[in-house]
Amino acid sequence: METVDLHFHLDAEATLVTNRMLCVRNPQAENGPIRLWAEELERLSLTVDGSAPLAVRDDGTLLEIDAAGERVVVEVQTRIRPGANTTLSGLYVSNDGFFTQCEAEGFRRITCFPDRPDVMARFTVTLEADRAACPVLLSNGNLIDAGELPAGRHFARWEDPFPKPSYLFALVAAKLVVLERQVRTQSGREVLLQVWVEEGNLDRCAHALDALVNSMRWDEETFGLELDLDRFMIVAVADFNMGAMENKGLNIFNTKFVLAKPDTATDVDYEHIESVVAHEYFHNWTGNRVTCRDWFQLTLKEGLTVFRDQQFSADMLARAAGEEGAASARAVKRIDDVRVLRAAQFPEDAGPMAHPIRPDRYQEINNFYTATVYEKGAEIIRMLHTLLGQEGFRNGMDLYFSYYDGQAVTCDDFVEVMSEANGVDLDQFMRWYSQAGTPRVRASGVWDAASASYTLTLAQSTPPTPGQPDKQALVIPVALGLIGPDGRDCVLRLEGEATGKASTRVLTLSAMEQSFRFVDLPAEPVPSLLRGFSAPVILELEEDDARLAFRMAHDADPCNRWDAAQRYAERVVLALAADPDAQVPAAYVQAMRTLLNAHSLDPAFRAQALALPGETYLLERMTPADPLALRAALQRLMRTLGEQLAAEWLAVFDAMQVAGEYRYHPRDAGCRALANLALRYLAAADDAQGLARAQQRFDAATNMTERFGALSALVHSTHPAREQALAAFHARYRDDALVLDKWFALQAGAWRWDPAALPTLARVRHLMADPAFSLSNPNKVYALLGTYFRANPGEFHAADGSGHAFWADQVLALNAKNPQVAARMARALENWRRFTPALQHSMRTQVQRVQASDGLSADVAEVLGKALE
Ligand code: HT7
Ligand code: ZN
Repeated sequence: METVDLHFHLDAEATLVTNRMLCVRNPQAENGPIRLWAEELERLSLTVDGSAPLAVRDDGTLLEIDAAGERVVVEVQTRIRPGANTTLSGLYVSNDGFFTQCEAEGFRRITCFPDRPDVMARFTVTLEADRAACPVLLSNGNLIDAGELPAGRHFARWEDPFPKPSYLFALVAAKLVVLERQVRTQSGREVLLQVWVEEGNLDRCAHALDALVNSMRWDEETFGLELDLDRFMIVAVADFNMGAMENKGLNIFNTKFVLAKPDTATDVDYEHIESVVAHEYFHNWTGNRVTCRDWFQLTLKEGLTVFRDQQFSADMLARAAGEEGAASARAVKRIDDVRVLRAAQFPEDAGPMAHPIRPDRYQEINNFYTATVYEKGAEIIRMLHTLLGQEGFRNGMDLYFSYYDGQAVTCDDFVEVMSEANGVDLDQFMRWYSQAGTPRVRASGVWDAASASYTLTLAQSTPPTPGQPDKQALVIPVALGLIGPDGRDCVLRLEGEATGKASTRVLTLSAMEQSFRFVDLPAEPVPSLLRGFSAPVILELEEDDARLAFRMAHDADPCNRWDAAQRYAERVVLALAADPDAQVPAAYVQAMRTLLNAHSLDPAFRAQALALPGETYLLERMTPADPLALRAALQRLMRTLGEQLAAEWLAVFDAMQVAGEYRYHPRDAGCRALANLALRYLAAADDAQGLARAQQRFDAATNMTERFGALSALVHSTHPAREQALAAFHARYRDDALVLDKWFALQAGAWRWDPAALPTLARVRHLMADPAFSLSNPNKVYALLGTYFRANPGEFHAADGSGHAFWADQVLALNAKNPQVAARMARALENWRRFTPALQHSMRTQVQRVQASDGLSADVAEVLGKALE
C-alpha cells in the first residue's frame, strides 16, 4: 500500500468514510486478489481505478478483490455509527467528541483495509465536522489545510510524512483546549508539544507536558533518538479501554494518565502519568519507526518500550533525589516493578493463560496485551541489558535502527542485532521468547572452613505450562553478593581468578545445574542472590528466620533487603493462615521494629520494606489458595504489628510530615507514603491516637495523597467516622470523575475490619446504582468491579459463592457492551483450579454458566475456554 487518502464526514449517527488506496502489487508475493478486512461496516461503494472490480468475494470479515495491473487505486466508501460504538474500538463518541482506537485491529471497523502491521502506507486525512460541536480536528502528522464549509461545518486536512501501519492511525474531533510548549530538539529543530483536554482541565496538564519534555530529552541523551515530527500531540479522553495509545504524532490517552493537580491526584498518579507519557513517547521509535511484522511479535515493541520507560522513571527519580539519594530512588522504582511482576505476571504464568512473551497462537489478539508480553517482556530486555552492559546494549539499539528503520520486523531480528553488535551468541537466550512459565532457581551453598571456600550450586527448572510439558535450560543472569558476619559484602573471587572485588557480580546460569566456587572466605557468608531482581524467576533458597532478619538489616542491595522482608512476612502470614492458633513470632516483630527505626534509610524504601506482600501474590504462594484464611491471617498480622509497634508508628508518622506547598518529588512522596503506611497499621490496631491523626489529616490535608491516605486508614478500621469520611469525600469531589474512581475503588477493595459492616458485595451493588457509575466507562468498571474481583479476594471469594454469581452477571452484561473490558473482568476467575475444593466448585459453576451463554464474544470465549480446558 503506497498511499491512503481518507475522508471523514463526521456524524455520530452516520459517519461517511471514503478511502482511496494506491495499491502496488508486491513483486515477492504470488499473484492473487487484494485482501481487505472489514468488521461491522456498511459498504456503500467499491471501485478499482474508478470502475467496478473484476470480481469481489465477501465473507463478512474478509473482502477479496480481483484486480488486474501492477498499480491500482481502490476506492471504498463505508458508513459507520460511532455514536452506537460501545466497544471503544474503531471510531467512537465520548462526551460528544469523536475518537479512535485502532490497535490492534480497530481500523477495519472504520474502513476496509489490509489491517495488519506489516502493511505500511503514507496517510492523508481530511476531517469534516460541525464546527460548534467539534472545533478541534486532529489527525496524524502535519496540518496542511483547514477551512470553513457550508451549514456550520468545517474541515482540516492532515498529512503524515511517515509510512505507518493502520493500527497507528488516529483522529480526534472534539471541543478541547490545549496546553503547549515549543521546544528545540537536540539537532536544533523547533517542535511543538501539545496536551489537549476538555475545557476546565487545563490546570491539570502541566505535569503531563513536563513529562513529555523530559521524555524527549531522555531519549535524545540515552539513545540518541530525536522526535521526527514538527508537532507531537497528546489528547485525553474519558472513555478508553487501556492506558494510552501511541498513534503517530497523535497519542490518545485515558484521562487518568494525563490529568493531575495536587488536590485531585496522588503521588502515585503523578508517577504513573510520567511513566505512561514516556512509554507512549518512546514508542515513536520502538514501535512506530520500527514496528512489528505481525501481532505475535507484540513484545518486540511492548517489552522494549516498558524497559525504556522503567529506565527513564528510574533516572528521573534518581535525578530528583540527588547524588546521595539516587541509588535508593532507583531501587525503590525497581521494587515497584518487581511487585507488579509478581502480583500480575507470576499468576498469569502459572495459570491457563500462560504463554511465552511471544505467544504462538491466539484467538483474539486483544487478550494478549498481557503482563507477560509487557512486564515479563521488559524483564527479558533487562536481562539483555545486564548481560551486554549499557554500552553493548546501546550499540545493539543503534544497529537495530540502522538496519530496520521504517520496517516491520520480528523479535529474532532484534536479538540478532544485539548479538551482532556485541559478538555474542544469543541463540540459547532466544528460548525466553518461546518458553512460558516462571523458572525456579534452586540455590544451595556449602562453606568449607578448611579451604575457606564457598561453593554455590544453582539449579534451574521451569514448570510445565499448557502445551509445553518439557522445558529447556534458559540463560539466567544471577547477580549476587556474599555478606560477611559483620554485615558487609565480602570480596568475591572465583577459584582461578587473580583478584576479586567487594561488590555485586553477575553469574550466568545456562545449564540445568552449575556450581561456582568462591575462595578467600574465612567465615561463612550469607548469600544474597538475584540482586536487583536480575532475572524473572522464583528463587528457592533455604534461609531460616535469623538469616532473613540478618538480610533485612544488612543486605547492601536494597531490592534484596526488601525481598528478605517480603519472604519473612510471607512465612509468617502463611503460618498464621494454616493455623489460627499460631502466634506472630516476636523475632519478626523485632525485625520490623529495626527497619522502622532505621532512620538513615530513605523513607520511600522503608515504606516498601514495611509493607506486607500483596494479597494476590500471597494467594499464589498458598496451596490450595484459601483467600478467607489468608485475609484473616493478614488482618491478625497487621493488627499485631500495629499494636506492638504503635509507639514507633506514631513517631514515624509525626516525623514524616512534609511542610510547605505540595510538590511531586521522590523525597516528599516517600515521606507521605511512610506516613500513610503508619496510619494503616495504627488503624488496623484501632489505635485511638492513630485514628485521631487520620481524622485530623483527612480534615486538614492539602493534597490528595494525604487526604486519600487518611481516608483509606479510616475505612480500614472500625472507627465510626469512616462512613462520614467517605460521604465528605464524595461531597467534595462529586463532579470529578477521576477522583470518584478512587472513591469507588477504595470501597470495592476495602477489607472488613468491622464484622458488623456491610459485606462488600452489597456495597458494590449499591455503588453500581450511583449516578456516577456506568458500565460503559472502562475506568468506572475497573475501579469498582475490577477492584472487587481482582484486589479483594477475601471478600470476592465469599464462601456462599455470591461474589462468583455476581461476577458472572457482570461479565455477561459487559460482554454485550465492550468485549475487551468484559474479557479482562472474565480473567478474574481463570485460576480457579488453585483454590479450595468448595471455592473451585462455585467458581467453575459460574465460569460454565457464562461459557454456555449465547452471544459470547471471541474475547470472553477465549478466556473462559482456556480456563476450562
Ligand atoms: N500499544 C497500546 C496498546 C493499546 C491497546 C490495545 C488493545 C486495545 C486497546 C488499546 N489501547 C492501547 C498501548 C501501549 O502499550 O502503549
Ligand atoms: Zn506500549
